[in-house]
Amino acid sequence: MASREAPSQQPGPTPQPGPTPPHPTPLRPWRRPALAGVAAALAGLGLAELTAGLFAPNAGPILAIGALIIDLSPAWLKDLVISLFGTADKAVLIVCVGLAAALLSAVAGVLEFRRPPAGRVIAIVFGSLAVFAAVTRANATAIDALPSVVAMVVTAVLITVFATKFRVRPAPAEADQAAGAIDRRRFLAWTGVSAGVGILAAVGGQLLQAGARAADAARARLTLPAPAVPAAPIPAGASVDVPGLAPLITPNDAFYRIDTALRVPRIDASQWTLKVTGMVENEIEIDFVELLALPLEESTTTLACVSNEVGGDLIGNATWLGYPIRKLLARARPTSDADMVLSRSQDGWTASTPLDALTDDRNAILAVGMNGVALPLEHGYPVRMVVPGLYGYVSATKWVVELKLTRFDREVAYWSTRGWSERGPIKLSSRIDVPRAGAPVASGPVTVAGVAWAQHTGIRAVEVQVDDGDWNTATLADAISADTWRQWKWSWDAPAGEHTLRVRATDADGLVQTSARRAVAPDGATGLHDITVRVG
Ligand SMILES: Nc1nc2c(c(=O)[nH]1)N[C@H]1C(S)=C(S)[C@@H](COP(=O)(O)O)O[C@H]1N2
Ligand SMILES: [Mo]
Repeated sequence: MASREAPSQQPGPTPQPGPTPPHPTPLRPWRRPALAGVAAALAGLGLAELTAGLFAPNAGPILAIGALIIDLSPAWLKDLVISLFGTADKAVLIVCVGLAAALLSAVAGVLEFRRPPAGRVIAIVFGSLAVFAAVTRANATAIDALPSVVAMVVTAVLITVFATKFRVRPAPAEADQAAGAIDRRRFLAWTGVSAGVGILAAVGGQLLQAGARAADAARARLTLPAPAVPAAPIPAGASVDVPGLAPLITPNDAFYRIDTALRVPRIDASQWTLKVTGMVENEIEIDFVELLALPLEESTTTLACVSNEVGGDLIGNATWLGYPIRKLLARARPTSDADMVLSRSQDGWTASTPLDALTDDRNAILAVGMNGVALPLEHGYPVRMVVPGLYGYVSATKWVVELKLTRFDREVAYWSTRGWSERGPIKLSSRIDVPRAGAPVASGPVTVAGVAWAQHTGIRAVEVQVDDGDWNTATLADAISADTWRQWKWSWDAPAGEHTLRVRATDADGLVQTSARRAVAPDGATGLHDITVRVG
């Protein structure tokens, strides 16, 4: 490399020939800055791929930008690319995005050396574009922004560091030539290490993402067995059909998600097993093939989170397919002094479920299916628990791998060591969905509608109050079962002005929903949902 460098291009005194090392300043003054830019981007993009592999598979910046380009391309361009490259079209696109990134980072390097902060600005602008591309993809979550943020920050910081450290100063006098050579060695060391770290990180990230993609693909290929006991058909009258009301069955991609997993566990179902251990006469271990071969039952159950505020949306209703936990426990034969099942997920999270709730006749299941498909990865693939009537934090263990029979006075589950109650029956509650809070409403007849739930007890009545008036009885949709939420509606002759609408439910045992406001901690919020509407 040194042999291609000549001193004559630089202004200033011409070095004298002699035994000193060749002059360190480059023949092509853009070469070192361009290299610095590429090295910075390699480190940034490589670490981004590693971040993607760890936390957000398929959300790497190169792939995200590629996907954005596909979305924005006109049909004729897509057709042209496919006719030219066939099934290699995606690979060609990724290579093109990679080459463009290399070119752009070289330009950014040159600009950062010459006109700082222009290089940084380029890194930030394109980094932001990648963030945008990553978070606007279908089903993206906030964590999908992380790889692109890493790429942006690392690239911008390194480009700045390289430019400040290694900017070519006025040509050194002869006496400084040795210093210049050291400078060049340091430059090569810094950029070489950055590029090397970037390449290693990229390889690691790709390996991790390949594992995640394999789990995705295996899930997509899985066909669930037909239920031995299908869910009771959903009565036609179970929906009140009011626009804006939450759908009776929550689609999987709209189902709330709550867990502590920074990285969704991606379990190879063929390696999955569930152990039933602890206070049992007969320890059991079951694998996925054995589980699917058992007579599976379908049931519709509304899941709710203890952190759901009054009127909140951390609640969803799905038809689940699974095997009754009571049947598995019957095979394991719990000892008579066991009163709790501590379920554990693959990533070490735990829930404490009263043994009674798993052995009585409710549909407590080891679920493998959700609304007709294999469990989505983020909802617990391949197997999770669903227990009607209990908040998720004490029952709904996703990615479950162990059921340990024990006692409440011996073991404490994840959230119960963090200030939440050790038992969490779902509280009677109700919500107004229509009209939307704060939405303008025309005076005259207005349909007010929402949902009410008292899992495993059932809803008997729902009433609506306007301002501080009398309670009006709402019309209830038919129930699917006591374990699911129930839709309701009420017809209001709305007078002009600002009004407060309030709802309360009564459960099948006659318990009326309390108006006493309590926070979500330690065992679920209480109080009545109200909304203010402006009638014009
Ligand atoms: N492994 C695991 N399972 C878990 C959790 C968790 O953090 N880790 N959170 C629980 C909580 S608090 C709730 S409310 C439900 C939410 O289930 P969902 O994300 O499928 O809606 O999962 C439960 N199962
Ligand atoms: Mo929860």
